[in-house]
Amino acid sequence: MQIRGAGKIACAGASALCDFSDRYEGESVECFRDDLDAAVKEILGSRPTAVSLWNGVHACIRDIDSAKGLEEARASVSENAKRFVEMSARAVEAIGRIGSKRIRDGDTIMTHCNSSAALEPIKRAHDQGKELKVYATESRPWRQGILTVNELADAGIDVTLIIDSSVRTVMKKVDKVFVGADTITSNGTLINKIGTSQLAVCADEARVPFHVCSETYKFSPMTMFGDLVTIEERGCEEVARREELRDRVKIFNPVFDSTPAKYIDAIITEVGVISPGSVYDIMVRQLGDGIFKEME
Ligand code: RI2
Repeated sequence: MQIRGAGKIACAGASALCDFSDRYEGESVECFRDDLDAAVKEILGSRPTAVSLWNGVHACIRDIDSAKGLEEARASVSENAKRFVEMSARAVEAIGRIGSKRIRDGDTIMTHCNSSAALEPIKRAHDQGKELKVYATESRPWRQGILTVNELADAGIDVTLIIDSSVRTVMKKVDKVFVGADTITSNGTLINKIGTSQLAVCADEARVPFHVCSETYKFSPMTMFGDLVTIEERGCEEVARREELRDRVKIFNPVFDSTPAKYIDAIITEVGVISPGSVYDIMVRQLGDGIFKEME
């Protein structure tokens, strides 16, 4: 939880593998493969929901089996990791450029949690001279909304912090919703910070367009083959102090929720603005036919 945002988490995973390879002191490629495997499992176990971490880590290790010796294996992990981190930064930049065109002068925008991809179009639109207002949810229990409001305030944007339960009330003042993504499934369902689906349902009710800003490496290949997304649950101490509660009280603290495709007007990616129905085709195009053999 020191690193917030599915994209940054993926880059941190890739950078950790880059460090691991650069500092590896073992003597054979076989040992390297085994130790790398253990490192990969540890990294992936840290946050189970965001597929960006899985995709980032697998981008780093994809050439490991064909490497001829230890040095080639180490270099491939290190270079792939650096490529992934650079690609991730370029993707957010492109999402900002593309997404800013969906924002008009005078728009009021609502966002949730803290998403680099969702904030980039807003900051870009502001830089283009568009006058904007932003409502950002607090995003209990970790209150990542505080990061968002400070980031937007530092950029000179008119921003207001709201509590999560005021979303439906405030939606009446809003023209557009921009949120990020932790994972997008093959049928276009969005998995994002708990409370995102509340924004989506309220936006639908108020006829406010709902935009998801997502790098395509947040699309989940596993979901093409029927896998369900694991929703991380975190400890009760994040929600309330034990001494505040009677012994019989239980706490349920899911970190993410699921927003069906029917509530999503557009997904803004680095390859353009797409509908949730296009996610499957984009994954097939990017991963190639080999993915079907790999997943069998
Ligand atoms: P970027 C965050 O969750 C939020 O759910 C946010 O919408 C999403 O990651 C994407 O953020 P967490 O993974 O990658 O920090 O756009 O728990 O920064």
